[in-house]
Amino acid sequence: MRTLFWSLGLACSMSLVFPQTLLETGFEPPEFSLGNLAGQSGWQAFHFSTPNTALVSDALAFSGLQSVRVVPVSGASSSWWWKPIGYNTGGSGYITVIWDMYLGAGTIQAAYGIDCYDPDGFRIAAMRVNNLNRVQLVQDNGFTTTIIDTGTIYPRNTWARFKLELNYSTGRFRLIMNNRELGSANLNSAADTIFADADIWVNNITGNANDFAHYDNFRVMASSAPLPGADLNGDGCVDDADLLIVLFAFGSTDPIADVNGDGVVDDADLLEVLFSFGQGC
Ligand SMILES: [Ca+2]
Ligand SMILES: [Ca+2]
Ligand SMILES: [Ca+2]
Repeated sequence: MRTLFWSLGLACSMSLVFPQTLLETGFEPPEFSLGNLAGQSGWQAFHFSTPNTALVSDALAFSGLQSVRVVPVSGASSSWWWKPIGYNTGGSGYITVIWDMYLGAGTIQAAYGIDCYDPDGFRIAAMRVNNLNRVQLVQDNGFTTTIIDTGTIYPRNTWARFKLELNYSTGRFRLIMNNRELGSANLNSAADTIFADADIWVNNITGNANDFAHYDNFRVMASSAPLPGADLNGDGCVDDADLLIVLFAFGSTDPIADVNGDGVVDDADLLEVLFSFGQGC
């Protein structure tokens, strides 16, 4: 298949992306064992007060056997889990955080998302799904936080693939859910050019949430150009693996394979993959 589209790939490689993988994990064995995420494979945790829990779990996974299950604890507020990255962007290019997220419904719900930090603890960019299922951008300027509501409701009890794309050249970031851009905001101008970490974040807003979240296929990529939208598996390269995702989902409504985000997987999505073939590879 790669040979079949080799010439097309060569033509498209004029716009080289040079993606570099800074972090990639599906939380699978043998690297990860069931139990606390913090302490495994360099992952750390910080809790604002009482710790919430993040466990490597086999209760639910987007792919493979395991994912990270975040469960709010009574009386807790915010918790963060991350693996240090420490990549210096030099103030240009892109950092893209990609992950699959499943939020279980509860009668009292927490907010879940991803927070990106610089080494001094300034939040560079962030997103969350709040307790009312609203998908929101979190924009910081110094220590001032602004919540920007995208108007999109995340349907609980489903997997969705999210991307946070930080553009250091323009000082803006975009939030993408299931291949559809939901909004954009400013990077924190007080943050420096080093991308320290992307954190799994829960805010147990009322202190008594009874829902849960799963995170799987967590990636952080650095690139000189935006990762192509047709890179469906999030490895930075549009190749036969992405083509197969569209082919196997053809005719369905699978949001992961719906490249143009119009709700159906059809020849339009196939063409987007073919025309992007070879980008980033
Ligand atoms: Ca997994
Ligand atoms: Ca790919
Ligand atoms: Ca489509």
